[in-house]
Amino acid sequence: MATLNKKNLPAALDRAIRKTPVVDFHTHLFTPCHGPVCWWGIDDLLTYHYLVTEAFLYLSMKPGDFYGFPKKKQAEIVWKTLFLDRTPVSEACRGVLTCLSRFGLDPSERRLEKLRSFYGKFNVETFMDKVFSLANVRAVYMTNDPLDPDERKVWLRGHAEDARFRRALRVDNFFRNAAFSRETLKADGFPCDDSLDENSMKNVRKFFEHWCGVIRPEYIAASLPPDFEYPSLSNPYAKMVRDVMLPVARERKLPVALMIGVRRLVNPPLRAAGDGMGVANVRALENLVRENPDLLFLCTMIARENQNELAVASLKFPNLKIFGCWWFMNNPGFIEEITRMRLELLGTGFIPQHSDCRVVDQLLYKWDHSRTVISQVLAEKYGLLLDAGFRLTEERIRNDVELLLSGNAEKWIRG
Ligand code: HDL
Ligand code: ZN
Repeated sequence: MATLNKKNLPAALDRAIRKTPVVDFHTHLFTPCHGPVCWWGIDDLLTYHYLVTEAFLYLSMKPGDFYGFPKKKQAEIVWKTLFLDRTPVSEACRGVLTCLSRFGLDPSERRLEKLRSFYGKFNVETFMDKVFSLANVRAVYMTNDPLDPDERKVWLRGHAEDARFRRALRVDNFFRNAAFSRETLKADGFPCDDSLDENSMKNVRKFFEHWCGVIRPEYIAASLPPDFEYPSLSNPYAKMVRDVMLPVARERKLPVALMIGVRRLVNPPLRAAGDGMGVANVRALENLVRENPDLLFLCTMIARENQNELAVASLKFPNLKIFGCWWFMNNPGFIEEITRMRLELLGTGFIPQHSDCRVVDQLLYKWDHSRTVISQVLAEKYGLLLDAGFRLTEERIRNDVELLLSGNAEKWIRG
């Protein structure tokens, strides 16, 4: 295999990055048979909550009025506000342009109806096949939530398997829709109340154990607020982790994925677009990981201020791996900064990115944009190895890229 040099390294690395398929550790995508929760096409793309929240920088209407419109009308408002009246320079706007150009459409097209006619040629199955192939994504992990009214129906009626869509059980919605959660658990035969006393937590655990049998997840996940403390007798999320996630993970030999730092609904009328963030306490995570050396934890944090401490924690605990540039971190500037820091501290011992896609089209841009930045940072690091006289081959860098884009995730989730 040819030895690489500063001249041929960029092309070899770009080949490796583009040709290596991705296993996407965390998304909100669903199989076509999930029906209404399977989002695809230009109108779902334009009503992505990142774009809605950006449009409200300029809109004078109330969020409730916006959400009262049909989805097409919402998409037309976002289109005019962010793509016609202004330059679509934000990462979420640029993402839409990347999707258009990856489909061979004109990203400068101003006629939304013309774009809609392109998408109208597909059905969800053919569209999904095209996106997975263009994006070079082998599989995605869903966010499977037995407390989501729409998703529950799909699991209860049964649905076709699709090897591209892997399962992950999500538990924190229990706190977000408290009234619906209590009703649902009662209806499913696991009554619980707001006290979160021992009996309630036992039924919450039994509820999620039951749904593990239905969903058969490969890991169990929760997002946690920035004030998450562990151990704690009062913090409800600490109870959910201690009394539900850890026992279920232990019993079913599942990794535990924690996404820490989100502050839900800081502006409630914005709904999914209304969540904020905060700096979390990495020591709470260290306590949790230290106390459970037999379990594997995978963690991502929302705040830039947490990234270095989280990476160092991952160096100190073999059962803590870090993943992704989550949510407000998922922008080229932060991806570059975080990936460089992680490579310098952890080598290839981390999962550099997950997409968090909600609309299947987004696989095209989120992975296109991230592959570009990861490649740039790797080129910088490999260049320094060449400066030190290290012999680098295309096979070696292909192995590294395979670890980063799929191998680490597969090894840490599937063993
Ligand atoms: O809690 C989560 O899984 C977050 O990723 C939220 O779903 C958030 O709305 C999101 O899509 N972030 O990218
Ligand atoms: Zn998510």
